[in-house]
Amino acid sequence: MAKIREPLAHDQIESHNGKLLDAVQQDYEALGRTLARRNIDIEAVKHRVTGFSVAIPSWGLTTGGTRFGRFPIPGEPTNLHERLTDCAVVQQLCRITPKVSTHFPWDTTDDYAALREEAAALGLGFDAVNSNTFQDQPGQKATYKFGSLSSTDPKAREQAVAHNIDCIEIGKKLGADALSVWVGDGTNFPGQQSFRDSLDRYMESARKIYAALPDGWRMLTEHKLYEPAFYSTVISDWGINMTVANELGPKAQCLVDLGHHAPNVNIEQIVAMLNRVGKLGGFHFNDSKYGDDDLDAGAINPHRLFLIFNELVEAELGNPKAFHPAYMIDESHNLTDPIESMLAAAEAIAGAFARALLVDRAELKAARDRNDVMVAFSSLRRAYNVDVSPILAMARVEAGGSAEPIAMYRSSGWRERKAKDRKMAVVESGII
Ligand SMILES: [Mn+2]
Repeated sequence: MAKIREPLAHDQIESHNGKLLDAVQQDYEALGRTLARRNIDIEAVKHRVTGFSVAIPSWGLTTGGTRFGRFPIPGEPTNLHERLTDCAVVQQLCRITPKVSTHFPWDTTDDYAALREEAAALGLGFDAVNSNTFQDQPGQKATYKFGSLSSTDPKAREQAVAHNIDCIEIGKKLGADALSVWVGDGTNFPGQQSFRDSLDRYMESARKIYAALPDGWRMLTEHKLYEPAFYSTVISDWGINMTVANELGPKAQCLVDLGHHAPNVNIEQIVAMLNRVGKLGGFHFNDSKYGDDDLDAGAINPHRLFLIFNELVEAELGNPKAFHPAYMIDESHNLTDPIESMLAAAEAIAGAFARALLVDRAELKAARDRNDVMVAFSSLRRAYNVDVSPILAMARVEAGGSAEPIAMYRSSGWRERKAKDRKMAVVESGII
């Protein structure tokens, strides 16, 4: 295999790590002793963290925005190649984001074989491809104003189906094996559409996409409570999403975006239930305080992220062979450097996973069986309270990454250098 072209100087990372290694080692050993008293092998936990992987979305490397505005930063990527390079920076530092999730038409290029090679040279591969039928593209024949896969206009439905099948074809060239489908279809007024007929039309379209899936591929459908539609959304929640996946067939599974639920919904229970019926397809990680779906994973409610991973670890233990959820970070960064937010999110996600691995499953099960509520609760809380950062740091360093990714990134001067050789992003209206 050809040598990987790393965007940051490897020596710089090594020397930055060099100053921190003693402290990392000492913290790791101290935590190892604490965990050993609980019969937990820290090396085994670190091994699982090293094998963990969460994809980053190509569109998440530029500053996002809200409906009200967007504030680009100097040096942010303005084309696919620059976005890919920034993905490689994230991967080089944190070592758990080796795959990029693409979005079409935003990532359209004329040579996907070359794009795949370009990514491989940066040490990256491709994860699920994402279709886009929530906005009209220049020159397209039918409008999605009143819906795409569920539109009352057969031409809009046909066009949306064809676009999704195009995405599958692109994904095949990129080495992806899943298509993620989110539609903004829905209504703003009571009476605007029949709930039932809308879902029937969606299903008719979705079956045509499903029929085009190659062997070994999955179709991941994503529910969202509201926005852009504000009265009703065709695939609004996990119940409808599960119905869709059940009706489509075994290659269809549900995608859970953490920001796509009503506030305070018990997402960890949804995870357990979707897993029970074999329909847990994957995750879009982010966080949310009110009704958004764009804040950094774990920024608002790290405990919920832990509880979700607790269910994921249980799900995997229950049926390891059938457990292969697609994980992706799905955030929009309005205020921070997107690379820093991706690094922070990767750390929060891997940290929630590591904590979930620390739960004493035997103790938990026994406590549940005898209705010992406090012990059951405490077995989760004890794991959540552990500061797992030494495990994450050690895993990164051993994999060639950085002991302190954000500090290292800042000292590398990457963004300042890119501000000189990349053109400034055009200020435009925000994306959601
Ligand atoms: Mn999403």
